[in-house]
Amino acid sequence: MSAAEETLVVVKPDGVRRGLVGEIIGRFEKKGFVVRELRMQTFSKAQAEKFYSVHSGKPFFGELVAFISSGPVVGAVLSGRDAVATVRRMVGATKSWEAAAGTIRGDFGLGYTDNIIHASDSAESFAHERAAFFGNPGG
Ligand code: 3AN
Repeated sequence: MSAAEETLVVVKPDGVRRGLVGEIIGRFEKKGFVVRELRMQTFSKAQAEKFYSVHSGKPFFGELVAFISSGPVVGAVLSGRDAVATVRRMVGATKSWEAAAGTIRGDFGLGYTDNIIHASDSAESFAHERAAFFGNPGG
């Protein structure tokens, strides 16, 4: 038995613009994940740089920061069994055109930087990204 785990998903500006928030959060709820926190906001450039600090220095960093701060995003903390890995399987491959049918990226897009949704890739990333998105607990 693996204990419930938490992860963060962020519906990116393209997903929000296209009206996919309900569809995406609904998929996770139907799978059995519980929404623990939910917020819409527009990232400042500084907040986007903090959120994506793991990619700082990579050639696509500027593009990534500009895109994620280009409009409102919706973040949700999801709780459930093996959440980090399971949610990433439901999200699909980074290059949306290669993502398998049945995944969120596979079903709804063809983008790369604009690939609809972000999901934490480890417990460490989740802790960092949750703080960057929602602020520190109690803070
Ligand atoms: P994922 O979102 O699948 O975890 P990461 O963490 O490797 O992918 O990359 C973070 C984000 O950076 C991706 N979602 C994608 O939007 C963007 N990205 C990654 N690599 C590139 C690249 N070579 N060119 C443009 N954007 C990229």
